[in-house]
Amino acid sequence: MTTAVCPGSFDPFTLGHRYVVERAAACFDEVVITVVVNPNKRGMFGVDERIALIEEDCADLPGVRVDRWEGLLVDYLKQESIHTIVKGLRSAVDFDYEVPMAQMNRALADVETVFLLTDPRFAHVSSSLVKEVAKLGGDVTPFLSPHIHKNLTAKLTGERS
Ligand code: COD
Repeated sequence: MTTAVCPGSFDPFTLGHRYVVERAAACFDEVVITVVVNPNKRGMFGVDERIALIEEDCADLPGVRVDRWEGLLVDYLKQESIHTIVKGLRSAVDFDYEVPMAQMNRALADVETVFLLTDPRFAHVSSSLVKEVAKLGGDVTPFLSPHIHKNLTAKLTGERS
C-alpha cells in the first residue's frame, strides 16, 4: 500500500489545501493530513479544532485521514513507516521555500518529497491571507469550504464581541 503525508499548519484548511489532498489521493492508496503543531505559534484555531474541521471537510475522500504531530516531521514519517511527503506548489516562491526542506528531509531520513501543482483558482490562496482578508471584511467564500467559512466567521465575531 502506498501512503503519503500532507503536512501543514492548516490554520485554517483552505480549498487550496483540499485541492492538493484530492490530487494526492488520486496518486496514493492512503493520504494522511498531518497537522504539525508549533508550540511557539498560537494559531487562530486550536489543533483539535483544525483536526475536526479537516475531518469534516475531507469525509468524502476515501483513503484520507487526519493526524497530528509535534516535532521533526521526519520523525513522524519514521514512526509511521511512511516514506513520502506531498507538498502543494502555488508558485516559484513556494518552490524556493520548499526545496531546502525537501533536501533536508531526504538527508535526515531518506524521505521523498513529491510536489503537486495547485489549481490556478487557488494559486493566491494561503491561510494567512484568507484570515487577513476575512478580518478586514473581505469575501473569502471562494477559498474555504462552507463549514470552515462558518467557523472562521464565528471566530472573528467572537474576537470582536
Ligand atoms: N494551493 C496548494 N498548496 C497550498 C496552498 C494552496 N492554495 N496553500 C498552502 N499550500 C501548501 C503549502 O505549500 C504547504 O506545502 C502545505 O500546503 C501546508 O501549508 P500551510 O501554510 O498550512 O503549512 P506550513 O507551510 O506552515 O507548514 C510547514 C510545515 C509545518 C509542514 C513545516 O514547517 C514542517 O515540516 N515543520 C515540522 C518541523 C520540521 O520538521 N522542521 C524541519 C523541516 S526540514
